[in-house]
Amino acid sequence: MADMQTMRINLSLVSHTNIGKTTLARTLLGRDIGEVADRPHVTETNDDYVLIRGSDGYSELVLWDTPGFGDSVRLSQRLEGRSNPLGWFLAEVWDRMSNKALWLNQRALKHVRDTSSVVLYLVNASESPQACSYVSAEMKILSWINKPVVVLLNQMGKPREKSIEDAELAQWNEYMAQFPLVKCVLPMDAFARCWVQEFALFEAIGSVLNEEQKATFEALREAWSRQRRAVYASSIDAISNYMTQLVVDHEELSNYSLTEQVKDWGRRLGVVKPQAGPIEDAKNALAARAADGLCALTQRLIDAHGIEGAGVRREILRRLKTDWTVNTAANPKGAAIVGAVGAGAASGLATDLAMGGLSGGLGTLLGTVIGAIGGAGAAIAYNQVKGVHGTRVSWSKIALQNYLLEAILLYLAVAHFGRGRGYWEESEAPAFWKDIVIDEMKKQDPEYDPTPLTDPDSIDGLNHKTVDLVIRGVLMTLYNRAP
Ligand SMILES: Nc1nc2c(ncn2[C@@H]2O[C@H](COP(=O)(O)OP(=O)(O)OP(=O)(O)O)[C@@H](O)[C@H]2O)c(=O)[nH]1
Ligand SMILES: [Mg+2]
Repeated sequence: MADMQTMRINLSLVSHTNIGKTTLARTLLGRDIGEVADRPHVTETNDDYVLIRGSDGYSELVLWDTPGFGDSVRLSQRLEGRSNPLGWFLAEVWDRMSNKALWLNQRALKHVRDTSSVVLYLVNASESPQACSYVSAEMKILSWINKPVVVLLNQMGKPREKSIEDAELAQWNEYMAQFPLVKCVLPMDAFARCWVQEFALFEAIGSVLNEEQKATFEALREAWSRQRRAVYASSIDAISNYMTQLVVDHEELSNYSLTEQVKDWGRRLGVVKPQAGPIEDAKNALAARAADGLCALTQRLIDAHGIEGAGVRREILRRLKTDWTVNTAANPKGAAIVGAVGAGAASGLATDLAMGGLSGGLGTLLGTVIGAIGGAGAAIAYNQVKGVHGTRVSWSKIALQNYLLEAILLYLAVAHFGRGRGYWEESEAPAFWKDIVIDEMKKQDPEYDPTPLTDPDSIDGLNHKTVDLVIRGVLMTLYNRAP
C-alpha cells in the first residue's frame, strides 16, 4: 500500500525458507544487508530497505526481506476447511521456540497482509516446479491475502544459452498459470542475473500496481533507470579508456639492430634460445602495462556495479594475450641477414630465410618468416607508421581485437555478478557469450581496427562507439533489451 506521508511502495520478497530472498535483496540493493546462510529460518524479522528514493525526496520504493515459510504443506492442510483460515492463523499465539516455523510463517503473512503492494515470490529453479510441493501450498496461503504476485526464478545456475533458459521459463510459466494471483514469471538469479533483466522486473511491478501508485512508481522507475544507465555509461567509458591506452601504447627501440631482429624471429620460431633482447624487453613492458590496465579496468567495473572485491594482477597477467606489431625501419641490405644468420641463428631459421629469397628484399623475407610462424597474432608491419625511426613495438590489430573481446567478456561477467554472491571472483565466461561477442564484433563495418589512427580523440571515439555497439548488440541477443 502507498503510505500517504512518504508515498512508499512496498515490495516484499517472500518464499519458502532458504531459497535466497536475503541474497537477492543484496543483489538488487547492491549492499550487504541481513544474514545469509545455507540453512532454514535465517531471517526472522521483516526488514525494510529503500531500493530507490524519488528526486522529490519523499517517495520511496521499498524492498522488504521476510522470514521464509517453513512446513507450508502441513500448514495449508491445517487451514483447509476453516471458515476464516487466515484470520484464525494470524490471531493465534505461536511459541517462538516450540513452533518456530509457524511463528515465522505468521510474521511473513502479517507483513504481506499489512504492508505489501506487490509480492515478489522466489522459487528455486534448480528444481522442477512439480518437485516443489511447497509452492502450491504457499500459493494457496497467499491467495487468502490476495496481493499481486510476481514469481522470480532464483538459483538458475550459470548463464546458459537463451533457448535453454527460455524453455525453463516456459515450464514455470505453464505451472504458475493455475494460480490467478501470479501476474508474471521472470528469471532473476541472485548470483547471476544481468542488470538489464531488472528492467523487466520494474515493468512487471508497474503493471500490477493500482492507479494511485502508478504515477509515483513511474517517477521511481525513471530514477532507477537513470542510475543504472549512469553505471552503464561509466562502464563504457572505462572500457574505451582502457582500449585507447592499449592502442597508443608503444616502445621505441632506436638501436634494434638487424642481428637482433633476426635473433628475435629465431626466438619466436624456437630456433634461438629464448633470452632477453630489446624486443622481449619491449614486449614485457607492454604486457605489464596491459595487465595493470586490465586490473584497473576490473576495479572500475566492479566499483561502478556496487560489487566488493579487486582485480588480481597475477591472474590477469596469465590470461593476457601476447601479440605485438613490430614496426621496423626497413634495412634494404639483404646481405646483412645472411651474416646475421650465420653469426647467431640456427640452421632451421637460415633455411627459412633462404627459402624466402633474398631477392624480394627484407619485407618479403620477414613476411615469409611470419608465414612460417603462423597464428593470427604474429602480424607484423614495418615502416607503416610515418615518422617512426628505428623500431616501434605496439599492439597489433589482432591483439587489440582480442583485448576488446576480453574486455567485453569481463564487462559481461561483472554485469551478471550479483552482489549477493559475495566477493568478486572472475570465472571463465560461458562459451556462448564468447561466440555472441565475436558475432557482434564481426558485424562492425568496417571491422574494428584502430591501428591506422594517430589522433587520441579519434581512437577514443572509435573505441567508445565500438564498445557501446558491441555490448548493446550482445545484450539484445541475450535479453532482447538494450541499456
Ligand atoms: N547458487 C546459488 N545459491 C544461492 C542463490 N541465492 C541464494 N543462494 C544460497 O542459498 C542459501 C540461502 O540463501 P538466503 O538468502 O539466506 O535464503 P533466504 O530465502 O533468505 O532464507 P531464510 O531467510 O532462511 O528464509 C545461501 O547459501 C545462499 O548463498 C543463487 O541464486 N544461486
Ligand atoms: Mg533470509
